[in-house]
Amino acid sequence: MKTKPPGLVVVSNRIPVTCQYERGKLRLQTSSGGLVSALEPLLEDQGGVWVGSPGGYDSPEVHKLMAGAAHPKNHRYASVYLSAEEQQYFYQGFSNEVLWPLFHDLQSRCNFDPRYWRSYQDVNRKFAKAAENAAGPDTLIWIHDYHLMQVGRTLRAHRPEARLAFFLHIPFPPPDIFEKLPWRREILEGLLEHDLIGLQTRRDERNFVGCLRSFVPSIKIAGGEEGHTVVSERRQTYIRFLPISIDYPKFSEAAASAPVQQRVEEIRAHHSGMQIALGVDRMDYTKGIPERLKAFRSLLRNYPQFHRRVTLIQIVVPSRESIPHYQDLKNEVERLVAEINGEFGEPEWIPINYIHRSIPREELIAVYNAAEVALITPLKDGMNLVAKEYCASRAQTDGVLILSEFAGAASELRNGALLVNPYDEDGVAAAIKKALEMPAEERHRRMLRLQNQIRTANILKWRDRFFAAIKKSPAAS
Ligand code: ADQ
Repeated sequence: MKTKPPGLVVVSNRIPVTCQYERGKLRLQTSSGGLVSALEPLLEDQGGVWVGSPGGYDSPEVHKLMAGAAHPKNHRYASVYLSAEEQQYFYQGFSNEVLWPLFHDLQSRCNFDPRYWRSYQDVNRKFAKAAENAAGPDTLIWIHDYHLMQVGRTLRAHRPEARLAFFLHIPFPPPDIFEKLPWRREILEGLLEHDLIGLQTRRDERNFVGCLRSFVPSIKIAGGEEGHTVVSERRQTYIRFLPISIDYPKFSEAAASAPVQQRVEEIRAHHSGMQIALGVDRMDYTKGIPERLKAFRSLLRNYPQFHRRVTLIQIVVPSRESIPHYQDLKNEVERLVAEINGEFGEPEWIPINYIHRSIPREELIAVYNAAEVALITPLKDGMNLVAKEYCASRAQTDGVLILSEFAGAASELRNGALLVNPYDEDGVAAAIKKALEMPAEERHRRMLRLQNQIRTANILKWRDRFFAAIKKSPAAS
């Protein structure tokens, strides 16, 4: 019997399960990261097929493990298997040594190796084929993020009438940075094969439209406040900023639950007499972890009254460990933690409590709940879900969010957060001081504002706005 085609096919580089070696044995683990955190509740609710790579290399062992993998209740995974060379050139290379640094304004970290580009196109064709196999004629195919910006090109060539949408989770750079990319025109034209392109912030929309104007002169662009419509030779594309969010009740309800509250008390008892500042990040140079540690060192240098009175809990989830820049970063972070603890630590006080691993969701929520201050200071970030998760987990409507003005989240959360420039060590130190000394009434007022904002603009709202934008796209009319 033929099964009914799904209404939705989501395509992303990774699915939420990862094949990984653990003590010499290949096992399935859950993957973490912003994209998975955002899409999982959506697919749970909506159903469909999730196309992506389960990690590991294309081998009989990985196929066997995936064949036996349990699928979620309401949707199923369709795996795309990548060879070792594809992982190296497409994933580590083009995706993470070209697009990732360039789109985060860090061009000096780019390596524009032409072999990377060829592999990127080949692998994007592979993903397109898997998506095509999973979709029926009326299925909405929703492609995610910078790894897959050429998938739409192949899909469109094979299925001119397909319904195609794209969402970029990372920032879109301005024209004077994007122009460094040798394949800038191919990337833009590939994106224009979609009916809808969603971006995180108004600034990203403006940058993207600016790049189209500069590098694809043959198109016509109309619009403004309510998004832009681009008319190219073959089609029309609607472009709209749609800030991503979190499953608010999942965090707020877990935060109020008895086991989490019990854990909060244990963490607080361990730090009795002290305030807790918290950083939670993937190990990535865009997250500004060394800069934050230096700002914390400035706090301890400039304001000795906080010695023995504050601890920074810095949780870092390992990420992209096979890329040399990431290994250097880990070494730098660990050196700084050791130096600062060595300079200021005392027998009964360790200034920085450093945790380098993924931790379970409930434990993360307990730590969010125990920390009086969250330090979210990326050098550049598409959105940053940790900022929103922290606020949603503050069961007592208290706590101060210190947020980089270069995180996408700053545009929605500027009214409640203390905004900082992450490059300004002394400025961040002064903001931490302000947060630690903030009167209870102001903390409450600010947190209430943040919670109201995030509760209203939650992940389901994001989904609804996305689907409403698809209806508005020219192809749907
Ligand atoms: P990321 O760069 O991965 O996401 P972010 O949005 O902060 O960044 O999401 C990180 C996720 O990982 C959060 O859900 C967090 O709870 C989880 N996490 C972090 N550290 C963890 C740890 N030690 N243990 C367990 N879980 C941990 C990309 C973009 C972002 C964008 C998202 C979604 O770079 O800008 O917000 O996609 O669009």
